[in-house]
Amino acid sequence: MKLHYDTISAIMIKSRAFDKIMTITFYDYKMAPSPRRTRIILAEKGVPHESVQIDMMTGQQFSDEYRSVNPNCTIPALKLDDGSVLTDNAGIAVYLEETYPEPPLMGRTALEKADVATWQAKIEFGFAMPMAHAFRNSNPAMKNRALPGPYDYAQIPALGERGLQQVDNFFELFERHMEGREFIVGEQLTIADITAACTFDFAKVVGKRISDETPNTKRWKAGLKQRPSFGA
Ligand SMILES: N[C@@H](CCC(=O)N[C@@H](CS)C(=O)NCC(=O)O)C(=O)O
Repeated sequence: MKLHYDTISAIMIKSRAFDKIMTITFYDYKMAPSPRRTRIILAEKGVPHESVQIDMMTGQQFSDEYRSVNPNCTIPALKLDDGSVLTDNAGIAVYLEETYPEPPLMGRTALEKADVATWQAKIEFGFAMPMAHAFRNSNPAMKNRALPGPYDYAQIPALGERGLQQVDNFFELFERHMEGREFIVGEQLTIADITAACTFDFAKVVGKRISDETPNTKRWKAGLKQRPSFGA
């Protein structure tokens, strides 16, 4: 199965970090929440790149061609032309923050950086992962695909139900935190906002939606929606 390269965005760029011509290839899938996080970071920082869609609907993440890029068979992945491949949002965010420092998305001061890392952990473990459990352990289309990656795992319905409870609890915790705040940490957008917003959008697939019952969350989310990167 041949992967499709977006020729329009195939741009050679000069890397600020290594002062040489560098092409960044972003393996993306427009419908999935995890690559969306990378897509927003790339857009916020204005990082030139070429993107390749990996169609999860047809199982392209398991193709030999994509496995040779990312043996974990997950999306996103970022390939640098020195051969390095970054296969997780955590590493991708660090790399892009170092090579494209403006605007900072991981905090400015020591305390902000610590708060961003803390919120990232809260969101990953208290929201994104439970959300993945809720979806993957309940949806018939995910039969034997309860976890992403190269191995098949059977669904555990009880884990799906627990995931839903955790998602409900996160909605409450987050609503309290966002009282009087425009962003999760400090006065600027950070990767914590990006991770949370992508997960809130994804939560619609299990029927969990931001509503008038969570006005602080609704206001925060409406603010983010104004940014072109969030529609990218
Ligand atoms: N830890 C990874 C998670 C990536 C991940 O789980 N991606 C999903 C799409 S949202 C995936 O590749 N799923 C492949 C599958 O379900 O087979 C990251 O955040 O970068």
